[in-house]
Amino acid sequence: MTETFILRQQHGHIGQITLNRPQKLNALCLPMLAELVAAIQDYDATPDVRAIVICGQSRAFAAGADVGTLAESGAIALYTSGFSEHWDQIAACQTPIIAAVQGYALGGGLELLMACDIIIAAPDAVFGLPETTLGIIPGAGATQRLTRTVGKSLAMEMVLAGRRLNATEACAQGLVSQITEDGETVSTAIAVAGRIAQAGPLATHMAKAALLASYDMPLTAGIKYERTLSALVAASEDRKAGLAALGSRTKPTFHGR
Ligand code: CO8
Repeated sequence: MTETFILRQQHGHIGQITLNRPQKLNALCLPMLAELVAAIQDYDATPDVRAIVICGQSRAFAAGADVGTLAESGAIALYTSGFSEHWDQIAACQTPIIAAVQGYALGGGLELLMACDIIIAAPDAVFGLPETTLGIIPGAGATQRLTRTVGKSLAMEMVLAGRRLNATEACAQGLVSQITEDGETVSTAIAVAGRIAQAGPLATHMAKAALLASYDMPLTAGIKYERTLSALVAASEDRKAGLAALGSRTKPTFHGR
């Protein structure tokens, strides 16, 4: 696929994707979403890539779904084009995704962030869900993921009353894991990705799966699931390599098996 709306760069074990429609504040149109999903799936299928970083530019991570696309598509066309399924496909990625947010992350842009695993923000990041002001509602996961992240009351205020969060508020509410100095957001995300890439890749995949299961499962079932994945990882060569390296005070080499 020719990539027009995204840029890709691989640094060692890290795959970086830059949303590249700055003149429209990275509004997510259908071809852009298709390119983004294809790139993520491609990185996810590449064993050498152990973490993915997604970023935008200084003015915006993404200012939402493309309102032109929404306006010109009827309900059936939106449904049959699988428009909102792109976010599910991103959330289904096994490789950890770190989002670096500068500027606006609105509507579908915030929903994209919430399909990622770690969100790192610049001091000027702005998070909001303006859908109801447009006479629509969030349709790519926000009503579910935001409530689980920031709680019912704040999620209601954001969705129903259009409240926007700045970086400090988003961090205090657990939406964001850290705020960087201005201009250091992408490099910080890459540094976090680098630390993930040093860990055992199989362990990383299983840990991500177990953590995400806490969204969906009752506690007892989730703990059982964690135990199953833990037993699976305990049978891996990576575990042997990790424990042996600890004993010999050397750096482990992991192969993801
Ligand atoms: N879609 C399309 N174009 C956009 C969008 C967008 N969401 N956001 C910004 N743009 C474009 C503007 O039209 C403008 O283009 P042009 O220069 O050609 O006129 C360019 O980006 C720059 O924008 P502004 O001039 O408006 O920049 P400002 O700094 O004045 O304002 C804002 C920045 C506040 C971010 C403003 O652009 C804005 O309010 N944008 C719309 C934000 C919005 O409402 N987002 C939610 C969209 S709805 C959504 O995401 C629903 C997801 C549901 C998915 C599932 C559906 C089935």
